[in-house]
Amino acid sequence: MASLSAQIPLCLALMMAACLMIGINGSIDGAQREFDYFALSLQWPGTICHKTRHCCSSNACCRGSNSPTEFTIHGLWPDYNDGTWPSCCYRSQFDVKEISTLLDALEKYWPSLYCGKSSTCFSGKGLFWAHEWEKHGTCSSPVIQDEYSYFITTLNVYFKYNVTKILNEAGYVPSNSERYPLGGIVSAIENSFRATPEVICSKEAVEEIRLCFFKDFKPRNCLASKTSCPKYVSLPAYVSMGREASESEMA
Ligand code: U2P
Repeated sequence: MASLSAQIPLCLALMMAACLMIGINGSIDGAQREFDYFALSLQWPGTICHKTRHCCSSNACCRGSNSPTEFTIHGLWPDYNDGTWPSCCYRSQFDVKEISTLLDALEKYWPSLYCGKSSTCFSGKGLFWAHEWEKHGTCSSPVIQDEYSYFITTLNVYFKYNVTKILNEAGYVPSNSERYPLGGIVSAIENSFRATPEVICSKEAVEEIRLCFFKDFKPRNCLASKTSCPKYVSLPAYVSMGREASESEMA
């Protein structure tokens, strides 16, 4: 049996090894710690499509009369209460075959509003959906454990809370001339959703609205952050691109 004096250095060495494995973010094996809550981030095509300068087949802003006129999904994001978030939590290459039954819904409600390919965590550039799954979906464990569940869960939450309808019913309709009080938009969502959303603006135009959820998908307040919006904001209506612009790259 080893003497007590021989066991002390061995214990110290084991403790040091354990400390190295736990790492600075307090997680085992360098993995990122479990998230605190979800944010469903929704984008407003009226604002984003105004910035489109050239068209391509992957950009839903280029669908003319079929372009989206309601908030579409940006992503379901696992977040931390301190305002940071985990990303790219494990290697899982996006496989479109796993979500083949959801493609029609995803094209309609979760389209890309840009032409450029999105960066993925480990495989360079790919579809917008690949980016969202690899960056955020892989960090949604233990609530969401696979690619299909990530997309179907996000669609279901999106369908449950129709932000476009909530705003329209409160009188906040798309317009290229009106300005609305930011507080009114937030209150309209609070009255229906029973929690405070986050609103992101591009200059004065609403670009994103985020709804936040506990891990069981009950609504919770988003973090009170410095808003990027002024007191009065616009909700631009979708304007179809000029024919030359849309035809140039589509061809
Ligand atoms: O806000 C700019 C970009 O930062 C990422 N983001 C933001 C807030 C948050 O809670 N989580 C998060 O990931 C988003 O990056 P993306 O998913 O587009 O790569 C957001 O666009």
